[in-house]
Amino acid sequence: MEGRRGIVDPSSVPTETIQLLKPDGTLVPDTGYEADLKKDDLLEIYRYMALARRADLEGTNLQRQGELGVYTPLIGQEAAQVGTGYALDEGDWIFPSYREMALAMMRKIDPVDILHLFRGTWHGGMWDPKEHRFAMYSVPIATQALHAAGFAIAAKLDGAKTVALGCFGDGATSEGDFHEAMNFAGVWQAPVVFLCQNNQYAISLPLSKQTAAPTIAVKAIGYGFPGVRVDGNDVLACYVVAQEAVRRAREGNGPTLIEAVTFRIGPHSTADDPTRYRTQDEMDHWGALDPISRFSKYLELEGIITDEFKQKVDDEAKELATHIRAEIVGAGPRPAHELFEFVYSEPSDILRREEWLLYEELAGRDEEGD
Ligand SMILES: Cc1ncc(C[n+]2csc(CCOP(=O)(O)OP(=O)(O)O)c2C)c(N)n1
Repeated sequence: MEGRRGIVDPSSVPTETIQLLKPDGTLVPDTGYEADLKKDDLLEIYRYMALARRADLEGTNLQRQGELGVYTPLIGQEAAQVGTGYALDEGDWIFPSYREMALAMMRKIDPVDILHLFRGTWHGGMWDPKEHRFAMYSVPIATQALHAAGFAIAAKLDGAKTVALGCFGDGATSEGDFHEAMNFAGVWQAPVVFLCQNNQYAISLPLSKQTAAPTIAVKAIGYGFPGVRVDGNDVLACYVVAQEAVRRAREGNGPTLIEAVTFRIGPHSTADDPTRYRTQDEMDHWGALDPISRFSKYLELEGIITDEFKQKVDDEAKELATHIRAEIVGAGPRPAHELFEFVYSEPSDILRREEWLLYEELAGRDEEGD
């Protein structure tokens, strides 16, 4: 078939990933990429990854102890999130799905405010999206790709230099919203970076049943912009790839789709039992590629990290876990009227009536001594 004009052959698509750090923590030679990170940046990246892992563990523990209704762990995906997040400017916006605890923490969102969402204390998480430039968690998959694309188009029309990052998983790429977002972003040359954390499964559905495409990155070509496949467990590779994509977006050269090839070490959510669909061999394979130990080995080999620094981060992580636990365990409901605030800037008549009915009901209960 080779040589026949007009045929695009899936088998010609490159499937290797961009990698800067080998699993043993040594550098890959001649990648053509160099991370412009100073010692303090490298240590900060390590710190974010370690703190996110500890906060995440606390989320899982609290759910197992009945303090949260459900929780969606990110363990294993720290490099994809922290590497990408580190390439953004403070004013750029992030549109997360429901597994972006590390990115949220980089935006100074208290993990407690995310866990309240999983406790059911509050419907969309308890942070101010404008203050943190971090939108609400999104449970309907792929919808946030549209929000990111729409936001980026608006930023472009406003003449702002803001970049939007839309985060989703491999499963989300089968949704219509994903394709609509990619298409519209391409047509408008929108300043958006799409980050697909390909963690191999959409709940129990493996990637091989999700798509027949050779990679997810290649899908970008169909919409007229570049796709990049990166080792999602290599934080330096994730950083340089995201940095290039963010620069392209900011300079007016349109979107990029990043496929960060990684693995979800934990369950899809605490309601899931991954032993039903994953083998121990698979777990062992990916366990050996753990993003934090790989980066830690690199920092040790380069003499960048000391035991003292590691201990300091460890102590901070313990304090964070204690703080999360203290805020979540036994946290009561929020005041009922909050259900009606923040819905519309001008509440509709129906909403006002519903609010009035709720107050009536609550007052009735009080009178009955409930
Ligand atoms: C529109 C929509 N359809 C179905 C679901 C049910 N659902 C929840 S998570 C999930 C799989 C998502 O997998 P992926 O996009 O790979 O993200 P991951 O959970 O692996 O991070 C599905 C189908 C949903 N939340 N939203």
